[in-house]
Amino acid sequence: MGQMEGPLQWASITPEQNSNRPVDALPVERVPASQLPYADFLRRYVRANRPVLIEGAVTQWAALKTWTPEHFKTHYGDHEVAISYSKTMRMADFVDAVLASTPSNPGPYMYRLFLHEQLPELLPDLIPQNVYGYPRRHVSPLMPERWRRPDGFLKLLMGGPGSKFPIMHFDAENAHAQITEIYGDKEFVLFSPEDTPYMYPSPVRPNLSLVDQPYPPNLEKFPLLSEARPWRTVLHPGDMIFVPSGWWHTARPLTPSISVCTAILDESNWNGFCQEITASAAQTPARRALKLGYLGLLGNTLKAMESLQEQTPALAKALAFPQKLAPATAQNTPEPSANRLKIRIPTD
Ligand SMILES: O=C(O)CCC(=O)C(=O)O
Repeated sequence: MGQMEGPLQWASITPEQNSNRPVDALPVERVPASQLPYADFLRRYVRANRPVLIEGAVTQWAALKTWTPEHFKTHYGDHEVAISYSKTMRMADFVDAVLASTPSNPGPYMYRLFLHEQLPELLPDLIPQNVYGYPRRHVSPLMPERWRRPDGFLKLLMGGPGSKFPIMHFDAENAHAQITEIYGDKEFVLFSPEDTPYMYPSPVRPNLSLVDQPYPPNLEKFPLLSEARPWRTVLHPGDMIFVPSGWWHTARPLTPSISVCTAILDESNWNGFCQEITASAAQTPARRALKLGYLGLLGNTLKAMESLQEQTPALAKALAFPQKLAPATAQNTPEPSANRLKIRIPTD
C-alpha cells in the first residue's frame, strides 16, 4: 500500500494542454485466468517481478453481483468511513460525490478503508479467496506481530471519473500489490523500477513521486519523464492487476469504480522487505544485524514449509503445521472473510 502523509492536491492537465508528444505506453500483459495456473503466475510474474493483468481472476464473489455505489449508499449510508489518511465522510454523501464526479469537477477518491476494521460485514462477499492475490507471509503466525496482517491490508477503493489515487508511488515494505476490480472500469499506469531516476521521487519519502499526472505526462513540469516508459492498462470487473514490488503505479476510475486491494509478501520480495524494515536511522548497526539475522532465519523456515506444501502436499497435510505456520496456497490459508481476524491497523 502506498504509505503517504496526506492527500496531496495537484493540478491536472489534459492531453490538449500538453504541448509535448507523450511517449507511447506499453500494454500490460493480459492473461485470462483460465490460462494461468497458479504455479505459472508465480514463475512468470511474481518471481520475475513483472506486472500482469489477470482477466476473470475472480468470478464467484457475491460482490461482483451486488456491489454498486447505490448498494453502499442503501446499506451503509450512515457509516462514517475513512476516505483518506485525514478525511472521513458519511458513506451516503461519499457515494453522491462519486456519482457526481466528472473530469472537470472531480469528486473524492476512497483509498484508506480497511474492510476488517470498518466494514467487516462486507467480507463474506469476497469469498472464496482470490487464489492469485492472497497475502501469504503476512498471514503466518510466525511473523513478528508488527507485520502480521492476515487480511493482507485488504482495502476498499472507490471513486468516479475525474478522481484518482492521490499519488504515483510504489508500495512500502517492498510489498507486491494486487488490485481486483469489482464494479466499473479503472485505468492503471505503471513504470518499471529501472525508470526510478526519471520519476522525481520525493526527497522525504522516496517511494512517493512528485509527478502529479504520469500519462499523458506534463513534460514541461517533469521533463525527465520523457526518458521513462509508461505501461498502461484498464481493469474491468473480475480483473486483477499484479503490481510487483518497486514498480511505480497509480490509478484513476474511468467510470464510477469499486475495487479491493491487498499486499502480497512471499519468498520473491522477502529480502527487500527485511532490508527495508530494518533500515531505520534509529537502529544501531548491531541491532540491525540481529534483526536481519532473525528475519533471515524466519525466511528460511517459511520457505522450507512452503516448499513442503508445494512439493509433497500429502506429507505437509499429515504434518499439519506447515499449513498453519506458512500457508503456501489460498486453499490452505484460513479464509480471512470467514472469521473476524485479530488485526492491528497501523496508524501512520
Ligand atoms: O487502485 C488504486 O487506486 C491503487 C491502489 C494502490 O496503489 C494502493 O493502495 O497502494
